[in-house]
Amino acid sequence: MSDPGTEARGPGSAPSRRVLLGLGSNLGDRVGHLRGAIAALGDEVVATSDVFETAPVGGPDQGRYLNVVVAMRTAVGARALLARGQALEADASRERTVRWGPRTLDVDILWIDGERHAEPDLAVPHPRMAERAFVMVPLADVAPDLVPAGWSAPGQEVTRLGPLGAVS
Ligand code: A4P
Ligand code: MG
Repeated sequence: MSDPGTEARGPGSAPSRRVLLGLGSNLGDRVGHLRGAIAALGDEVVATSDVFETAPVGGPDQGRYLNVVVAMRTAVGARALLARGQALEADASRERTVRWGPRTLDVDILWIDGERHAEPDLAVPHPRMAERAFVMVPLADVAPDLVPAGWSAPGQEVTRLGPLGAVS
């Protein structure tokens, strides 16, 4: 069986383009889950935002999240990226119990340059990103062109902790 995370790159294959992923964790070893996922994404990662500790948005009572946004350059297709994100979530032993509930790892495709998808299981740009400080603030670190000038979300608590390598 072929790995959904890799695709042939011969002549005529899709060119690489910029992809932004949002990663969040609010259960267990939060930093470890983020580090493990980014390491597994490999050398297509071109930039990682600082780590932000964020108040949970939506869902039941739950702990604070750590959030980062990762910029990649990749030729991997959107569906294969979704599968790759879900495999990373599975690797982090995520159990889907409650929508918007606590999770060891959540991987969302936020943006793919030049692509739009509007299916229930694949919506890109991510339909809720523009109202969420836990997405837009780290996004500004790695893709400021995607954050409208003057963007703010009053009342949403987001604290910059620093680079992933320096956060314990
Ligand atoms: N799906 C559709 N589009 C996408 C996409 N662009 N990227 C589908 C990834 N998945 C996408 O996701 C549910 C379905 O969304 C999947 O089947 C996938 O095919 P899920 O990860 O199983 O469930 P979820 O994450 O609980 O739901 P959802 O709707 O994705 O929630 P969000 O919008 O991801 O929000 N608060 C803070 N502070 N920080 C957070 O990171 N995250 C959430 C989750 C809520 N509150 C948070 C945070
Ligand atoms: Mg999700």
